[in-house]
Amino acid sequence: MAKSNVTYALEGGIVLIGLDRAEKRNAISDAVIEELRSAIERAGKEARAGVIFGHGDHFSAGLDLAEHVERTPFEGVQHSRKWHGVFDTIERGPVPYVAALHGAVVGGGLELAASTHIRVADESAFFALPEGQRGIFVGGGGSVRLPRLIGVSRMTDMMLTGRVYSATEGSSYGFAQYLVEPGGSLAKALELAERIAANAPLTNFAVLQALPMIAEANPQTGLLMESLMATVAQSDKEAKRRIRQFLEHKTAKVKPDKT
Ligand code: 1HE
Repeated sequence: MAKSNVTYALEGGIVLIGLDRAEKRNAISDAVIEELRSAIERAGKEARAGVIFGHGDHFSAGLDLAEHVERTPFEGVQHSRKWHGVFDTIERGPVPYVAALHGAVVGGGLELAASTHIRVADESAFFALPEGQRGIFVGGGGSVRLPRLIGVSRMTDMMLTGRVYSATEGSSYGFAQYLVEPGGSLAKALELAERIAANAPLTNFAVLQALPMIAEANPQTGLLMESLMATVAQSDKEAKRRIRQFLEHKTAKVKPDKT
């Protein structure tokens, strides 16, 4: 039986999805994308939060270039649309995902990371879009998602000049929301996923489904959508239970994070 390219582990409602093709630096082949699709679909039915990470020394070297050499233009567009489907399910599906990043986070690997909701980079991570050097273009949603994170001008620079951002610089520019010591991204991502899984499900739904649409709507439509979403959320009995717990001093106060 062929070795699988994606590992799947569910514990306490948290799914750990690992790219497992370290010998090819977790390059994303057709088999990887299919296995990732199955993992994400399965997680949608059973997980409350998830972590996506890479086995070995790198998160992902991006598109499997060996498979890409002979694609016709039509196969190319179908391939790109397949990636869009899987990454959209990550971004717009029911499960909040944290990406744990280390080593190469490049090309399609960076596009995958950008489709998750929170990115944790360790200091070994580096970010690049070598598509420019390979004579191709991003095809996994990068031109839509990356400008939202880092701006069009930074992405333009990366693609035109092959600029590589270190973890430190990259995190300050919005590639990742958390920067941790080498080897620490998976543990931190898991800690965050556990916090997310403890939220009221309706709050997580609102953040994943309503927030991105509101942020991109015209302001008046956005404000109305916000009021409607807020009303639905606060009328849920879980919200009432949590607010009552606070008023009765039975739950933690807001305090600054240690890190
Ligand atoms: C690969 C790939 C790959 C490694 N496709 N096989 N992505 C890139 O242009 C990045 C290309 N990769 C690299 O620059 C380097 O491999 C790394 C910096 C990620 C890692 O370096 P290193 O020294 O640890 O590994 P290596 O020796 O370069 O690679 C080990 C093996 O992985 C080697 O195969 P081997 O059979 O000779 O052992 C490499 O050929 C193989 N390998 N990366 C195929 N990407 C939807 S559009 C998205 C468009 C893109 O993502 S374009 C960006 C593609």
